[in-house]
Amino acid sequence: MTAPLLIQSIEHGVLTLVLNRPNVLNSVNSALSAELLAALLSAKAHPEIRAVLLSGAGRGFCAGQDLEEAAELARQSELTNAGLGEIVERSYNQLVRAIRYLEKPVVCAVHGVAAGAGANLALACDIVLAAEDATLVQAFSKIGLIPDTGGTFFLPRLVGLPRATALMMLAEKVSGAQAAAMGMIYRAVPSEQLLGEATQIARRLATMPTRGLGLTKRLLNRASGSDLEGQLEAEAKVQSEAGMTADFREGVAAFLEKRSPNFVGK
Ligand code: T3D
Repeated sequence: MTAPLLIQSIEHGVLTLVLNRPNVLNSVNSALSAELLAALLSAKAHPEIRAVLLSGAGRGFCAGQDLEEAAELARQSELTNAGLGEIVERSYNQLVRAIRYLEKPVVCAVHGVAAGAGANLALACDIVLAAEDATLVQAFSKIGLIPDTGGTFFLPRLVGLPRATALMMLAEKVSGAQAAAMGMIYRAVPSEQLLGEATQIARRLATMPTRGLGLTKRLLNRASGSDLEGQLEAEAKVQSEAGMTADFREGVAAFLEKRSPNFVGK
């Protein structure tokens, strides 16, 4: 039996997705990309899933686009004039949209290497933990490509334009510890603690008011392209939505009754 490209399980309200092409550092081919996209979209449809945890099998998180497949596709596209942009749109843009527009928290655990689209897939997630000794690298310039998978959007916003420019142009490796220190990711932890901590965070998120977290994500998605007035207006509108959830009613009732809340994600 062939191993699945993406290992999926649901436990404690968390959909765990493990990229599983360890022999090629979980580099992404079209089949893996399609499975990952389907899984992320299914997380949207299933109310029992209240958080997602993304990680990689073997010694690294993800080495980006499968370059063997890319070379073959580039050969074909020379014939059809399609261009790599078609792959980017079909594969990575869809994955980034699926992560960002999923109104549930997505946690990412980075160990070993996260290169190219692999690094930027991680940066698209909501809460990113990395092993202190992990390596994140904008590998694109080494092979004459531009940073895709939302990299030119996320990285300057996370670390500022001067650092993002240098990291992208020089393709310098950044450790998990350095990435946390410069605000690229949430936290770096000793590698042996990575999966435990990421799982704990995802499980905790899955017990929280899912709609409220999803609405927070909706506001954060629009924040960097919006002015203060626009954002204040959006907060008022979205707060009305949050105020109509069962979890808001439960949160207030639990506070007044001096007990722990039991959030159901609705
Ligand atoms: O469609 C498009 O092309 C547009 C979209 C582009 C998005 C992108 O992601 S572009 C960037 C693609 N990724 C890279 O350029 C990274 C390529 N990989 C590396 O530079 C190195 O492998 C690493 C620095 C990530 C890790 O180095 P190391 O020494 O730890 O491992 P290794 O020996 O290089 O790799 C282990 C195996 O994985 C090896 O196979 P082998 O020799 O054992 O049979 C290697 O060929 C394979 N591998 C690693 N990365 C890729 C890969 N195979 C296919 N595609 C890869 N990206």
